[in-house]
Amino acid sequence: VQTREALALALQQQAFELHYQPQLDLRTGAVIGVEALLRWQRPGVGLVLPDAFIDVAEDSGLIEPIGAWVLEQACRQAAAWRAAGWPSLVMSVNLSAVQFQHGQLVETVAAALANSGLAPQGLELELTESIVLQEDAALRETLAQWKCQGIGLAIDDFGTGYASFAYLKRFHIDRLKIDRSFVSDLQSDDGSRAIVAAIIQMARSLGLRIIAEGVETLAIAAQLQGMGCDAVQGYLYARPMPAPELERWLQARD
Ligand code: G
Ligand code: G
Ligand code: MN
Ligand code: NA
Repeated sequence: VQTREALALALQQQAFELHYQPQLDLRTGAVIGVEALLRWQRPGVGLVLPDAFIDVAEDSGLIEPIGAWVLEQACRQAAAWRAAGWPSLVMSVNLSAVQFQHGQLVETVAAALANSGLAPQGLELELTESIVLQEDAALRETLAQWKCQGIGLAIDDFGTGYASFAYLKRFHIDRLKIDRSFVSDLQSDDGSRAIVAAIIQMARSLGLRIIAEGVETLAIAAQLQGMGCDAVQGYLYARPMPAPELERWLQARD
């Protein structure tokens, strides 16, 4: 169990870092963006993944300053990469429901964009279904504001929560990320195949873009393409990597 104190110290000592996983256009192979994934370089322990500390960060309120750091860092990195030869790269940043509860998130996002100089079109925010299910007026206002500024909105882990067609339209969602549990079972499980097919069809009829997460084999990629999926992310293409490594990966593909 990670204590609040250890996380507070990590923040203070700048022990958090972001790794970046590429997202590709399935048809052309072009890199369309990267997802920022939080890691903690814990002294004496090594690299700690978010599943081990996000809950504590949320319960202790530290997710707010940590989340603000993530947004700032991710936007700066995206601005640098867009200026360095990948002008259409979009940075996806994960948000947790708790970050919406304190009323500072709009300002935090605006500050990250302003301080980095990143165009709003270069940022996509990944929301969970639990966030959009809250249905309150403040949330609706927040998402409408981001949408209006040109920030992209995606639903992460789509299909695992209480997916509702209604909120997809109401909140002007741009993109669905098909949860990797369905993607990895695509070949072996008829149920998963039916779910993925239904999600893709629904997305198309609503004019939403789709990305499949957790693509690990060429066979799955080919099957997704046949099903009309636009974009992919997964170990088949690249694991999440520190910035310098991701940059070399991008250069090698150019
Ligand atoms: O590689 P991976 O173990 O990074 O990610 C595990 C989970 O942690 C994912 O569900 C992801 O959404 C979440 N996560 C990763 N980075 C962040 C972050 O910066 N903020 C929040 N709230 N969640 C994150
Ligand atoms: O935010 P989200 O829940 O989508 O987090 C993505 C998670 O999936 C991260 O933990 C990331 O490291 C992980 N991931 C990315 N690609 C793959 C993959 O191909 N296979 C598996 N098993 N995990 C992946
Ligand atoms: Mn995500
Ligand atoms: Na996911």
